[in-house]
Amino acid sequence: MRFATCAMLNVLNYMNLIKLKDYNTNDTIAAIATFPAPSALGVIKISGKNSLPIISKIFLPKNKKNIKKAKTYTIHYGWIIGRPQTKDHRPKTKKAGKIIDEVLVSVMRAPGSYTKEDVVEISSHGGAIVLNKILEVILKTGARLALPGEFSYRALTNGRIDLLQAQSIADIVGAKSEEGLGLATKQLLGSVSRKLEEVKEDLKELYAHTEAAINFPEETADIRLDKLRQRLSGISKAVEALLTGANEARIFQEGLRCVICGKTNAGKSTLFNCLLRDERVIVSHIPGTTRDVIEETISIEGIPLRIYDTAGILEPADLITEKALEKTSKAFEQADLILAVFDGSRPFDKDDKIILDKLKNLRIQDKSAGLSSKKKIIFIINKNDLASKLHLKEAARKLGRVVYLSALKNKGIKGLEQAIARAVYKGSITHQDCIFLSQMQKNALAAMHGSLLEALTCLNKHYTVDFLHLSLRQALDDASRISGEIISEEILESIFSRFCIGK
Ligand SMILES: Nc1nc2c(ncn2[C@@H]2O[C@H](COP(=O)(O)OP(=O)(O)OP(=O)(O)O)[C@@H](O)[C@H]2O)c(=O)[nH]1
Ligand SMILES: [Mg+2]
Repeated sequence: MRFATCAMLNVLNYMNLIKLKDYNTNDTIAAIATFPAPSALGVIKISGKNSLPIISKIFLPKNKKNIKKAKTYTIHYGWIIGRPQTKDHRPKTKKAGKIIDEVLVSVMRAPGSYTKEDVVEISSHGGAIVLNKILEVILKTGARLALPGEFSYRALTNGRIDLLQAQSIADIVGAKSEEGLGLATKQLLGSVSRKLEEVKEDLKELYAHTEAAINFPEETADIRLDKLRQRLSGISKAVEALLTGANEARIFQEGLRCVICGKTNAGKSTLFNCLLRDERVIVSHIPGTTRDVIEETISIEGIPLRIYDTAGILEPADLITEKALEKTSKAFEQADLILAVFDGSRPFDKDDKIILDKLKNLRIQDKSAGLSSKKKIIFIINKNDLASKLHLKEAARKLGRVVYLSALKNKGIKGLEQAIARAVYKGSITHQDCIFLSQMQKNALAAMHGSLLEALTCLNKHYTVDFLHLSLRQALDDASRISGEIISEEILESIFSRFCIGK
């Protein structure tokens, strides 16, 4: 029993360390406080002594006043810029600052705020892309990403709320997950958090086995390795499935990367403008009009789409076209979905063949959107307002769905939008499969998977049980970072309640 008590104390010390290390109250912290799905508005919170200096570097107020001197409980209208102000660079115009979004900034000075620190809240347009871009520039300017429940933790330590209030807030917003994401995550997860709980329960039991094996080797000598391996590999597979779900949700969080490609004059830019419902890029009958990759964000049936218009040039003729080709191939490689535009008014030619061969060789990676590769290419036969001269071979049809339209006349666009939505929802991915996790939670899940694989290696290579024990411990720590809870007595309880150690 003496050994077990020592192990218990070690675990407790370790837990305290995690707590102190993780919640450093000297840092200025920031997080997206609303759910980053397509929505009208989104809020990002910054708390800490550098909140005002940080916002002053990334915010261009319409009234041009210094926001650092703003009074408490005031709201300011202006723009968040992507190029923060530095010693050598002070953007005076929206253009010079590379504007990200038009926003309202609320200032709440210490101690009159939720955390009792200087707090700045940015109300921007909703949607993951805008919110993440703003958060990114805040983090670059000196804030740290807030940990789960960290705003509430500060409110608690600074005496703004008491423990009971903290607990009820935790229940409501789910201090288990990243600030703000909590509520939506909780709503959306349901079965996922249950799954994670199951995995954790299993893991705790295995951990208890190894704890027992270390402390009472004689009594546990008969633990069957093959059984242990089987259970561990089951747990690892379950975590892998959760990880896949989290990666699939990426398209709803970051946007589906949708690249328009095709030979020159096929009508790519015309289609791009059509989908945007705007004359965003230049269209002309001169081949090689587009020389750069242009990105815009749209939403189709609730799916955020990052849509790219590319150059149709296939052979580099000079430095510019060489660069254009390079950029196009890069966009091509990173695509989740490809809209391959063909000119239906001209017979199939060698350029069409080059494009088709490229598509055939394309290895669309699973890590991207989780769409099956068949679903990832949509063939667009454009210019169907003219007489049809193109016959797309059967081989091409096998690569993806075919949609006929006229970008010039804006006919058939709805059909294309439906095909895009179908590719997303009816591929291997559905809304239900998605697991909405913050980047931090995703990292923890990936780390957990890594620790489980390590544990399996320990078993397979017959390392001593201490190594296995350590890896399992690590996996449990990673798991508790996903749900945001700090490991408590539950692990110890599980050790002593499931086993009659030292009976
Ligand atoms: N009749 C007809 N013409 C179209 C259609 N779509 C595009 N065009 C015309 O085709 C020409 C080329 O269109 P773009 O959209 O610039 O073609 P692109 O594929 O972007 O060409 P590059 O940028 O040079 O690679 C323009 O004159 C367009 O007006 C269509 O649906 N029907
Ligand atoms: Mg073009």
